[in-house]
This record gives sequence, C-alpha cells and structure tokens, in this order.
Amino acid sequence: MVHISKEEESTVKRSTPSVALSLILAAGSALGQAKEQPVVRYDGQQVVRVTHRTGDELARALELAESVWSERVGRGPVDIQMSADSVAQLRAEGIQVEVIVEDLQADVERERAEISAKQVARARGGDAIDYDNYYPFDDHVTFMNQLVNERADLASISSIGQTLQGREIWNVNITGPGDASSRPQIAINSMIHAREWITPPATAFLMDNLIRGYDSDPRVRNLMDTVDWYITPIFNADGYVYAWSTERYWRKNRRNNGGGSFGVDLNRNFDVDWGGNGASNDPNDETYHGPSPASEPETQVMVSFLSGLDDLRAHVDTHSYSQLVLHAPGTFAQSVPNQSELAAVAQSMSDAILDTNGAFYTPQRGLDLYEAAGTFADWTTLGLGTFGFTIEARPDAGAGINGFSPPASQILPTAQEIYKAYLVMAELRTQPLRFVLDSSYYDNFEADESRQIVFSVLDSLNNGSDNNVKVFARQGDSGAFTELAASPLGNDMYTATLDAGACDTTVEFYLQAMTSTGTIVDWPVNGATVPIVADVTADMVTFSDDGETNPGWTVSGNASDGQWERAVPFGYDRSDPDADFDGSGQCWLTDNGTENSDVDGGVTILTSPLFDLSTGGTLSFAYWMNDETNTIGSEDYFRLEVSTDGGSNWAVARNYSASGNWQTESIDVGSEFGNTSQLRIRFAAAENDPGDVLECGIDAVEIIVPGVCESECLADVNGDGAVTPTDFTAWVSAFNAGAPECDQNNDGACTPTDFTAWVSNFNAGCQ
Ligand code: 0X9
Ligand code: ZN
Repeated sequence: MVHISKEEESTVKRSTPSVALSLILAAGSALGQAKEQPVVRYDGQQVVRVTHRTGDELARALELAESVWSERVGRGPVDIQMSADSVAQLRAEGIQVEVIVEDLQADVERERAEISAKQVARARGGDAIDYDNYYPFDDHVTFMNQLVNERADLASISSIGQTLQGREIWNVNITGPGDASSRPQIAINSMIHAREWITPPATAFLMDNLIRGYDSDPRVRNLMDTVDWYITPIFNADGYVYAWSTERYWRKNRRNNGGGSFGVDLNRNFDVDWGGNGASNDPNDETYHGPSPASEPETQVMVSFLSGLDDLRAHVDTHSYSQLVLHAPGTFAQSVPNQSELAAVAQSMSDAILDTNGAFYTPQRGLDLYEAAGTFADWTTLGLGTFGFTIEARPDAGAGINGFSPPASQILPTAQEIYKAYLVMAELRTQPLRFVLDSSYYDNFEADESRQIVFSVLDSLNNGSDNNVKVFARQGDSGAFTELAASPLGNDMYTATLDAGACDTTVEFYLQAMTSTGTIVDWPVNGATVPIVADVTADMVTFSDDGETNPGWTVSGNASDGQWERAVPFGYDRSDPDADFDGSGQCWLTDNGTENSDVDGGVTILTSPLFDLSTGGTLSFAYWMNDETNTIGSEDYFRLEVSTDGGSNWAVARNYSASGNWQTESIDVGSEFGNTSQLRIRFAAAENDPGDVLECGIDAVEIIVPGVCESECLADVNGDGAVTPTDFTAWVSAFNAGAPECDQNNDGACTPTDFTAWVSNFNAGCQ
C-alpha cells in the first residue's frame, strides 16, 4: 500500500545531527534546536489532492504515493505526498490532481525559519512554550515541570515508562487537593504521530488552564475537585524528537524493522482487532501494525498505565488533521456495545468546539472515515471499556494547505477549541448533572448592584431530569448562605438575582440541583465551603468604544490603501469579519469592502486619546485579523503599541498572529507598563508586500480604573456629608423608626447599644 521513501538511515547516522542536537539541548538552548534544519530533504516532493473517480484511480495514486497525508482515504479527495514526476504521471493518465504544496522542502524551510525568527523575537524567561509558535520536546517537558512546580498542590509529573530509545513518557496528573482515590479518571494524550505538531499545544493548553484556572474558574475547579486527570502530552517522544531533528513528516515510532525500514504506527499497534483492515503488515508502510499486538514499548507503557486506573471514564487521543471527533468502531470487525452513548458524547464535543471559535469538527465513527484496526482509542473503548475518542485537529482537510504545518496562528484557536471538547467530555462522563454558567455573571459587582444570572442544569449521566434547582448566596466571605429562588426559564435554564452589598465586599454563591435519583449536587462541588466569589468594587469604566461613534481616535500612517475606518463589517471572505464583536453593529476595520480593500503599501495606525491611569487599570478590547497569505513577520504585522508619555515614545506591547476569529485581550496596565497619567495606545496594521493580504478589526475597547470605595461614614446619620451634633438627633429618630442608619455597630440590628456605637463613630469622625 503506502510506502514512505526516505534517505537511507545510514545517511542520517553519518551526519549525526541528533548528536549535535542533543548537545545543544543539553546546553538548554531551544533556540539552537530551532535553527537546525531537519536532515532529510523533500526536494522535488509535493502534496497534492487527488480527486479519484474510480477505485483504480485511487489505487494508482496510492501506488505513486510517498506518504498519504489525508484522513479520507477511500471516500472523496485524498491528500498525498509524492514527487513532482509522479504528479505529472498521474495527470498524464487523466487523473485529477490539484497541487496543495508546490515545494515541500521549501515548506519545511519556511516553517523552520518562522519558528526560529519567533524564538529570537520572544522574550524568554517565562513559560517554556506559548501558543504562538511550535516548540520541541524539551520545551514541552520544561513547561510541564513549570506548571507542576507552580502548583504542587494540584499537579504532579511522573514518567509512566520509556520509549524504545529510552526517553521518558511524561504524564502530568492533575486533581484538586484532598484524597483523589475515589475520583473518576480522565486520560488525555497527544503526539502519537510524530508529524502532528499542533497536538502538543492542545494538551499543554489543557494543563495550563486546569492548573492556572483552579482558583478563579468555577468550572475548572469543579472538574478538578471531582475528577483525576492524567495527561500525556508527548506519547511518541522518539518520533517527535526525530521529526524535529531529521525528518519533518515522520509519523511512526523509531523501531528498526530491519532491512532499512523504520517505525511501527503506534495507532495500529493496540490489541483491538490487531492486524485487521486498515493496518499494514509491510514495515515500510505508514500504517505498519508491528510484529504483534502491543509489540512496541510505547504501546506497552500506555496499556499498563491505563489498565492501572480503576475508574477511567473517558480518553482522547489527539491527532491532526481534518477536524474530526471519531469514536469506535474503527473497523467492521468490531462490535461496540455503547454506540449511541459514544456518538452522543462525540456530538457534544463537536458542539463545544464549534461554540469556541466557529470551527466545525465532524463527529463520526472511525470506520465511516476509513477502517483502521488496532487504534489507541478503539482499544480504550473496547479493551478497557471506557469512552475513547480520536480528535483530529485543524486544519480542515479541504483547507488546501499543508495540514501538518499549519501557520502558527492556528495553534491558539485549535488549543482553545479542543480544550472545550476535553472539558465537555469530562463533564458528560463524570458529573451527575452539568451546570453551565457564563463567567460574565461573576465579574465585579458595583455596590448594591442587583444582577440577574441565567444558568443551565443539564443531565449528563442520563439519570433523568434535574429538579430542586437552587442558588445559595451571601454578601461577604463569612456567614450563612441564603437560599434564593431560582425560576425555571424552560429548556433546563434557570434564573436568579444576586444582590451585592457594600463596596469592598464580595458576592459569594453556588448552585444546587437534585438528580432524578435524589442526589443533591452542588456546583462547584464544594460550593458551600469554596463558593464562586465576585468582588464588589468601585471600579469605573472610564473609556468605552463600541465602534458606533469616534470617542477621540485618530488615524494616521503611510499605507496607500486600507486605512482604519468605522463600519459595519462587510464579511467578504478574503477581507473583513462577518460581524462586529460586541453586537453593536460597527467596529474599527482596515477598510471595508468587497474588492481588494486590505492594507497595502505601508502602515495604518489607529491612535487613542490620552488616558489617565495614574492609579492603574485594565485595558480590554477585541481584535480580529485575517492574514490570508500567512506573511506575518517583520514586514507585515498587526500590533498594539503603548506610550506612557502621551505619544512621544512607543513600545510594541503585543504582536498578533491569530487569524479569522475575534479574540479578546485584557491587559493590566499598571503591572505591565506602570501607572501613568499619560497613556496612549495605538493599533498598527502594516503590509509592505503588495501580494500579501492583511485585514484587521478592533472593537469593544474599554478601560476600567480601580475606584476607591468610599468609606462608609456611619456617624453621619442625616447624610449631609458632615459629622455634627445634629446627627445625634437624626440617630434618635432613626432609632425610634427602626431605620437602617440606626445600626451603628454593624450587627444588623437596631438596639440601644447602637447609641454607644454612634458616640464612638462620632469621636472617630469620618474622612
Ligand atoms: O489513521 C489514523 O491513525 C488516524 N488519522 S491520522 O491521520 N492522524 O493518522 C485516525 C484513526 C481513526 N480511526 C479510524 N479511522 N478507524
Ligand atoms: Zn495521527
């Protein structure tokens, strides 16, 4: 079937790139590694999309293939890596071929140059990885350790065993404090296929958000206090290291099969219909299943590790590409007892992904894609009896780009959406009821604010409907919670009203419902002891721009076209977004039109009015960009610049590269730039090559400055702003009337002791 042709392994050994590489790595320089070019070259290789009309045409294309890249072998077009000569041959035979990657070697070099350039530009010292670039094995391992060291109370790292070449297979265990032994388990991994570089960021993002979200995100806290997470970011460590050092589009592990052939496909090596359809017994093939079930050390390590978990509820094996959520059966030989339950969870995962950034991942059975025997997720489903899923990340198979080397701007949105799928899967498989509450409901309150919250209570374990839905709330961080009426809105939605008290206090609450079997569930799970906390502050919105008017921005720059303007986005596919961010209608756009309306020939700059943030504050906004030609770098950029001297000097604060969706940014100005009364910001979009396409948008710009809570002046009973003896008369009337101002000692009651309290408040005076 499919052969992968390589330079001979001996060539690789002679040039010993991996030795040089490991020395560089030992010196701790990821930069050095990024600069290395992989040894195996792809000169004369292309990636093409073959639209075959018959089985014979498909067979012929596969015969000439170096490597099959596509998910969809068998139905519809197939992406295949082959030599330009073979492409010409197919064309000559009348087979329809469309070139996706003209020059694969050039792609490899471009990708590596971009990775290096970003590494150089990046101020290191913080996290070992970010979601704006691809990072090698060692950086991912460093990041795992950083997270664990940050919160040893929530996470630990251990090696679950070694790869064939003796590398550790690291697993990060994440769970809330306390005894986790009776918590159900979830297992997630990425990087089983060495060339699927967008997958480690997805598991990194999961670890990052679980560990760093525990204190502030009730959804995360609930999922950590009730679930024991096991995350293996780099399963095929040998393959990943090899793909960085030597052969960018390597897939398998690094088994020496003899006869010059290397690698077993770990995703065909599991003991579930092992050796069945869609797995190859040819060691040269990309889908070689190995000599026997679980022949590979990596497979064995995973099998014994997961078999040791006593209550594994679900598993995801994260791959790329094609945007899919797959579940068993993966071959016609398998029979799956819980088919409809698997399908329902996959559907919810796909919905959660779609909700995040608008990308659609098709939920389906593996065999509906193509048969593949011995896959990891089929084994967790059928061998372990849990719910196993294979997620295939971005890009979409039809995107017409190199699917294993998507632009780095795809990393963040991919990680964000897959993270949501992991969470939903965990909730559906572990929570008796699923509570959904938008985080905006527990943003800061104003003093005395009443806020109506809306939330959903959904069944997850299929144990009937929810009832007895309640909200428990209190003002401040101690004392009893009061039960609030939660009114049903239909469709499993409920509403309640939270009332804030005085400035500088908190509003604290948790949700509750009862399952059909009578179990009462709090959300978050320890809500009565660790509730959701919202601050009551005097913070003030001092600047707010929804794009409907111009509150003082100026437009400048030397771009010949595409200057900033306010408009309702046109939504033309190569230029502007479909809609503004905040729903008001208009936003700021770099020109808005159907024709070639992008930024051209220079920079367009949108400069703010002067802001006084002498006591600090938060700047937030939404941005959108389309860098269609993927040319973000030194000559094309979209960035936020900041001046703390009213606009004389500017510093680059953010360089953006995420494409195609509105993203939000929130910056604590004081801690990042220092408190200043002379703050200006500007958004600069530059495009210097006429062939490039860059479009940008800005919306919902807001500045919130911390207000100082007015100290309550209790002794000023008549509220005239001064503490005078007339307040004594006022206190007596308040006492006689039982009015709230009577309560001078803050005990919630009006009693004669409040007289003594008034006297001491009077003597203390008020500022
Ligand atoms: O073929 C695989 O191993 C997976 N795709 S990938 O391109 N990432 O290698 C998908 C396996 C899904 N299972 C079935 N199709 N049965
Ligand atoms: Zn894969």
